[in-house]
Amino acid sequence: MEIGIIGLPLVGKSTLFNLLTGASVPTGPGSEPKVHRGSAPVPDPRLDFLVSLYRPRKLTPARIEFKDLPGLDPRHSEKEARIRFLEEVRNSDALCCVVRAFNHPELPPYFGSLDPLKEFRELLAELWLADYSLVEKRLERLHAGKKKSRPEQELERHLLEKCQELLEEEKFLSQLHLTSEEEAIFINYGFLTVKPFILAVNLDESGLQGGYEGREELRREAEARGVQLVEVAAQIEMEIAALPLEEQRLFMADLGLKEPGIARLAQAAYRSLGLISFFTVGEDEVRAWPIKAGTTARRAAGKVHSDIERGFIRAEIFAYQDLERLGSPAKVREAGLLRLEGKDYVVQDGDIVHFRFKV
Ligand SMILES: Nc1nc2c(ncn2[C@@H]2O[C@H](COP(=O)(O)OP(=O)(O)O)[C@@H](O)[C@H]2O)c(=O)[nH]1
Ligand SMILES: [Mg+2]
Repeated sequence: MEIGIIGLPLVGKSTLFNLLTGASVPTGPGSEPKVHRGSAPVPDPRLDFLVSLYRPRKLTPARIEFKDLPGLDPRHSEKEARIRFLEEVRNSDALCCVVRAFNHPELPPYFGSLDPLKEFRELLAELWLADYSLVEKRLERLHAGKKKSRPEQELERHLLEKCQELLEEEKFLSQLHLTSEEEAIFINYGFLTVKPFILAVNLDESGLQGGYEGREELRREAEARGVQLVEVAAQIEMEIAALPLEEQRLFMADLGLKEPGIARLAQAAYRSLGLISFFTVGEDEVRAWPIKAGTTARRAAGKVHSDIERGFIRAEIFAYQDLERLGSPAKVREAGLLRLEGKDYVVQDGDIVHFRFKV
């Protein structure tokens, strides 16, 4: 599962990628247009509580994979670069679109003046166009071979016409309602406007404090598209991250930041992939495990170790919330809130799990 970071050139994609993953890929004008991959920890305040309780030797947060993509330059990209870009987007499970709301003395904004909303629309238009062309091409092909059309082809044509209609209204294919039969065809196209989407607005200090031009419209547009919007200040957060821990807190308090924007971005990305966390706890390690919502206990056990999945007997489970409320595992047990669950139990976000298994 991979989240592609997309955006116009010089909006702070690589800076954000470095912040998220701890990498140090080149940033700024002239950095080579290359794809960079890396993984990022997903901060979770619940882990802090678990650490204070269990004092483990090791803490392992959940991680997600990011991919820093070369900027899409709608005015200058050659056809080849565009195709490569769209291929990378197609292979991403979710997209994080970065738009620029920061001033920079040496870097003029793409559209002359700062316009994050226009940047957002420009990117959406690229995705839209890719889907629209694909639908059109496929429909043409179906029509060309229309003479002896089989029922599957009829179904496909009907589906594509629905797609086309929706796209013509400038809507996204994520809004389609599909039957399971249609879904089975639809999924093979790899459409782009169905991908989970996060909008990261990269701010400067004045933006953090007083907002920025077009903020309300941008928020409205994001909401209308069902897109999570996260505001981050990449440059400032780079500077903060370089400080000793104690000073980091002071600096953030000065700016009125409760938690780093990057933490919220990682969390939003995690949610956009449909992931939830269960925890394993103990003196050795406190760990968050990412699973898709809907995963059963036996499958979840397989994340920890294939032996545990194979030899699964049962799972002893209590809820993080109960632990936080009652203060200790013993109290949770006393309150009768420790449960035994079988292999088909659907693991919930925040479940603290101990697997029983035989090898
Ligand atoms: N002032 C300011 N500069 C930034 C910010 N984010 C990135 N930059 C600068 O903008 C330039 C482009 O950043 P980069 O991450 O390479 O953008 P990319 O082309 O989208 O990957 C670099 O010189 C960064 O130092 C920010 O939030 N504020
Ligand atoms: Mg870059």
